[in-house]
Amino acid sequence: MTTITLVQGDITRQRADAIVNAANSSLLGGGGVDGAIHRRGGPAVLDECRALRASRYGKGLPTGQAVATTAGELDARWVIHTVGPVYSESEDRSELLASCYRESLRVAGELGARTVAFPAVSTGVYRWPIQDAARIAVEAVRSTRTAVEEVRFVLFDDRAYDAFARQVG
Ligand code: AR6
Repeated sequence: MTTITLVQGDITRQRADAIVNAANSSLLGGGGVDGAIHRRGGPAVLDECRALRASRYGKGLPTGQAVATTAGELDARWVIHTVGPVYSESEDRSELLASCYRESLRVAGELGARTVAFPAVSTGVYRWPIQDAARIAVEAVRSTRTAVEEVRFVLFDDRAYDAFARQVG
């Protein structure tokens, strides 16, 4: 059984086996969580991201997929980078958002991570409405068979925390 826990705060201050990054397909950094993770994780994280671009992901990491690097200076063993979909009103991209959680857990399981901290993927720059994103995230985790023991959602503000709390019950 995987336990879901909720924390309000900065994901870069968490101690966990793996911290998930809401990245973009370039894997080369950005704003939001991505910027914060690279700032606190330091150059080792970017070095591995660059190496992944040069080897497996020449065209970028596709939306909905996940890949791990070192966590550098973060209090974690790995950063798992996933690329959420940009929210669209005309197209249902929920499966891609769910895939971010499932694929991150698959990668975490392969690494042997027991605790994994997730941000609310796609709910910042990518504009996904928080209540809907929370429902998709919690359903995706609950329906994934994994050896990960704790999934911790780390929510930046009250609204995001409340949205996840409503889903977890
Ligand atoms: N800890 C926890 N949550 C955070 C933190 C933090 N330090 N900082 C922001 N959030 P976003 P996205 C929340 O924009 O929507 C980047 O430029 C934030 O309030 O980080 O998936 C990437 O390079 C929001 O609820 O990610 C991509 O280009 C959530 O984290 C693009 O943004 C996600 O917001 C990805 O956009």
